[in-house]
Amino acid sequence: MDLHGKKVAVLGVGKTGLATARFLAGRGVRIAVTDAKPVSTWGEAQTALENLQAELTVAPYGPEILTDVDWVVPSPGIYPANPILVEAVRRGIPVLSELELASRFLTTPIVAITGTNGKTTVTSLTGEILRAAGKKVFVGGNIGAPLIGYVDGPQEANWAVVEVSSFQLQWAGTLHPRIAILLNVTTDHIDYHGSFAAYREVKEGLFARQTARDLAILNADEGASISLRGRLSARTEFFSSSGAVDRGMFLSGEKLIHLLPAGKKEEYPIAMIHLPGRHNCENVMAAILAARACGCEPPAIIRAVEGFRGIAHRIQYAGEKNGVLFYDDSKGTNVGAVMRALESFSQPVVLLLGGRDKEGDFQTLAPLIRRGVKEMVLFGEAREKINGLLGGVVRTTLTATLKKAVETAYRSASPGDVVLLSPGCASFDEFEDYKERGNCFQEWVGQL
Ligand code: UMA
Repeated sequence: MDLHGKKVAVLGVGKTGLATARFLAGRGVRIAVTDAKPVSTWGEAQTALENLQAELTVAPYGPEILTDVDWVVPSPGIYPANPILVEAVRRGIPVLSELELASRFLTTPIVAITGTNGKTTVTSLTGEILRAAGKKVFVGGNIGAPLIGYVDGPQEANWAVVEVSSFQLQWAGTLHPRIAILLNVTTDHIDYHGSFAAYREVKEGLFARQTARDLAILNADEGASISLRGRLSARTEFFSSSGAVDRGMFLSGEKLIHLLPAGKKEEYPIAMIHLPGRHNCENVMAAILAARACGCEPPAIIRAVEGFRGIAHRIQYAGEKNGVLFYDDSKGTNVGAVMRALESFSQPVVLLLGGRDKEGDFQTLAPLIRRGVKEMVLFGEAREKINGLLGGVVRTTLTATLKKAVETAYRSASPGDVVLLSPGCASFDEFEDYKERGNCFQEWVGQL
């Protein structure tokens, strides 16, 4: 892909937009940049853009930006239905995600991790294992550092371990990972993709260009993987927490068993895992399968898994007050994540659910709530909707804010109970993002 002398429209000036503009500036590209926010609020992004050695124009936030451009690179948070993107497609101007652009210049083999839940845990654990095995690794993508920033540098890692969101896959037509993992697919981001089928199709696209030299790692317990199985060109390995597999790794009693060629096998004790829940066993198995394929040996794997204490705001222990345990799962922004969090506890749970609805299928939570939840406290914009769907299942209270919800939950809980924030919704009605929501939760728990 020859970029020199071309003109590219960069939509959005967040992390992705800035890293993309930096990369393009270094390759003699003329850049037109825009954002839904007025320029006066761009702050440091504006200074960073002004300091680039490039022909750069700030365009209005509309189809005008498309004049004379060769490609459009939207930030992942920009919906495909955005009028600028719709117009670009109508005019036949290629739209590439940052991930797609980066992958065209990437010389490091890539481990790409996608799925509705667990991506961040698996990405970060895979990175830890590779490091423990002495490999140089870049860890990035949706987890934080855009891949294009790595591609812009000397590319010295042995492996790029990349968390891939459906937003980044939306405009990624040639991405070809050496190793690709699909953890699970449950309802999420329907507002963005338009339907569950479209969301799933985008995720499955990660495997479309893999060949027999590549590895696909799939969850044997998931419908999505089963439907993919017959359509893959890549070698496949499966992981399962519910029974034996014919290729890959499975949970058996207190061990994880990895089947190797020629009837050999390796065993790992589950006592090495310090993360709650069966879903985390699955996450660990996925990371081990990827790490083994990258050439890591079991001692380094065990060392890294033993030292791994999880991700902030992902079923994170947040303190204890008079025998009541608090857990912060603010990153649980969809119904599938709430299910996994509920399955992680055997104690009675007071569940905090709410925020901004993402068209979640809340009714599917009813059986788990009936089984393990003693009370629900619904908060934020989605509280009335969720109450309409689940309010009759257990005792339910509604509060406007999360702070009130924390106080209400604590009053209802008894010693030995778990108060779990697993909102199943986005945070944007009340907070900047899920991190701020989780930090506030932890602070308010501390103040009880
Ligand atoms: N913007 C517009 N128009 C829009 C939407 C956004 O102009 O319609 C502008 C915003 O005003 C803002 C900029 O675009 O200035 C932000 O772009 P962005 O929302 O795409 O965010 P980035 O800062 O580029 O961060 C993105 C990912 N964000 C999203 O996918 C929403 C980050 O994932 C990721 O860490 C980062 O790239 C680096 O790869 C966050 C996320 O929430 C964690 N991801 C979703 C999730 O995990 O569920 C997919």
